[in-house]
Amino acid sequence: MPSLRCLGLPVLAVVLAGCSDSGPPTPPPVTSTEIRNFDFGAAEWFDVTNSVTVKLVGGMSHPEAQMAPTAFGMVNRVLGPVVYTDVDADGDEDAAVGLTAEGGQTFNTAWHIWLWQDGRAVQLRQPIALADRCQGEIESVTAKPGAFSVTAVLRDEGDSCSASGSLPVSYEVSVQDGWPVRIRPEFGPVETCNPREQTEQVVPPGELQLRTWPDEKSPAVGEPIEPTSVFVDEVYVGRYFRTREDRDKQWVLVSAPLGEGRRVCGWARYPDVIPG
Ligand SMILES: [Ca+2]
Repeated sequence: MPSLRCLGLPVLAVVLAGCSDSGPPTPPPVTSTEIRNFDFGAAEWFDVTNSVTVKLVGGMSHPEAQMAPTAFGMVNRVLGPVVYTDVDADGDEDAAVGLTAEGGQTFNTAWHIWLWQDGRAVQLRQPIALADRCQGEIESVTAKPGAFSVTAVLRDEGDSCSASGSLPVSYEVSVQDGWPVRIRPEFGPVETCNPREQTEQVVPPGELQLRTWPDEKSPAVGEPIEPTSVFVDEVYVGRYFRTREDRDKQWVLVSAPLGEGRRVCGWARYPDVIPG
C-alpha cells in the first residue's frame, strides 16, 4: 500500500517525483560546487562597459598596475553577492557576479555569468544585466534552479538622470550553446525590447531570422518570420554608413508584432530590416 503522499494527485506528481512503493525517494543528481571556492576578486575580468581586460587584486583593479592599457582612470570592483546555480546543465554550479567601473562622472555595472569549466571559472563576455548612472538600475540578481533571475529598472535613453520614464523588468537567463539567453518570460535576447525605444515602424524587405545576440552564430529566436512591419529604435533609421560593408555588418534590435497583441523580440541583420 503506497503512502498517502505518493498517491497520484497530478499536481503533486512532479513535486514528489521519486516517490514509489518501494524504497526512499531518488536523491537529486550531485552537483559540483567547486566554483564557490573561486575568488572573483582575484581574477582577470573583461570589463564590457569599457571593452578592456582588467586584473583584479583584492576585489578591485589597480589601474597603475595593469600590464595592458586600460580605460583611463577607471577602477573596477567586484559586486556581489555572488549567486550560484548550474545554468548550462553540465552538473557543475556556475556563478553570476557583478563588476562595476567607476571614474570621473562614470559609473557602470555589468553582471556576468561565469561557467565552471575544466576546474576553473570562465567569464561569458556577454552581460546578463547592464546599468549606468543615468540609464537603469539593477535591483537584484538571484539564483533559481537552472537560471539566474534579474530584476531591473530601465530608463529611457535621453532622459535626464532622474527617475522619469522608468520601466521595471524581470527576466530569467540561462546558457544555450555557450550564449546567455533569456528563457523567461519568453525565450529571446537578454536585451529588453522597450516599447518606448522601439517606436519606429519599418517594413523589412523579406524574411527575418531573429537571434539572441547580434551574431549569426548565436541561438535563433524561433523560426524565420515574415512580418508586414517591425519596430526599431529611431536612431537606426536613415543612419549613414561609410561603406556597404559597414552597413551589412550592423545589427538592429527588432520588436516584431505576431498578431493578437503579441510581439517577439530579437536581433536581426540591418540590411534584412531596413532596405537601402
Ligand atoms: Ca554548469
